[in-house]
Amino acid sequence: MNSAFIGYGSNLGDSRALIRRALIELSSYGPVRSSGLYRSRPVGPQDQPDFWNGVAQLQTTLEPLALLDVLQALEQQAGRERLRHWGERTLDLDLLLYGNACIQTPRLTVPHLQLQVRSFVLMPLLELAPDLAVDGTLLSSLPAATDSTGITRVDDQNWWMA
Ligand code: ROI
Repeated sequence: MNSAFIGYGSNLGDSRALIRRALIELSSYGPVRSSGLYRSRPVGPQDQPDFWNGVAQLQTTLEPLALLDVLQALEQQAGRERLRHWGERTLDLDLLLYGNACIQTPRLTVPHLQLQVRSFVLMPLLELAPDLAVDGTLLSSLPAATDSTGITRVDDQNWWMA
């Protein structure tokens, strides 16, 4: 079993329902644990709704590219719409980390490049794995890990269940 961390984000449509359905579908590939649910001000153009963000941990035997296929299928199933660069989206599912794997292929970069600079990713990720390090750097020591500007935790880790 490998431990994968997946960032989720949405600011179009019924975001909570879209994310919930994706997490339930992911559960068919192995045990899922989610962070709490966060509301965050958009990074990018400010004339768009706030995002719903969080991170899920999936224990799975799926290989990274097979998992990426699953994530992209779930995005499509949510009616994935991207209106503009750095703009609104119905559902984003980003493979952030896959065990200790370092992957650089045209389709997939792991660890995810934005991981270390995005508070809306780091805060929920550290909730699940406070001692996580990437390339020898403790994620909790990064500036973005403690900069909660524009980010509010609005629900607990079980928000998507029941
Ligand atoms: N901003 C926030 N707050 N959350 C996101 O998930 C998010 N995703 C994006 C861009 C448009 C860069 N901004 C975001 O892709």
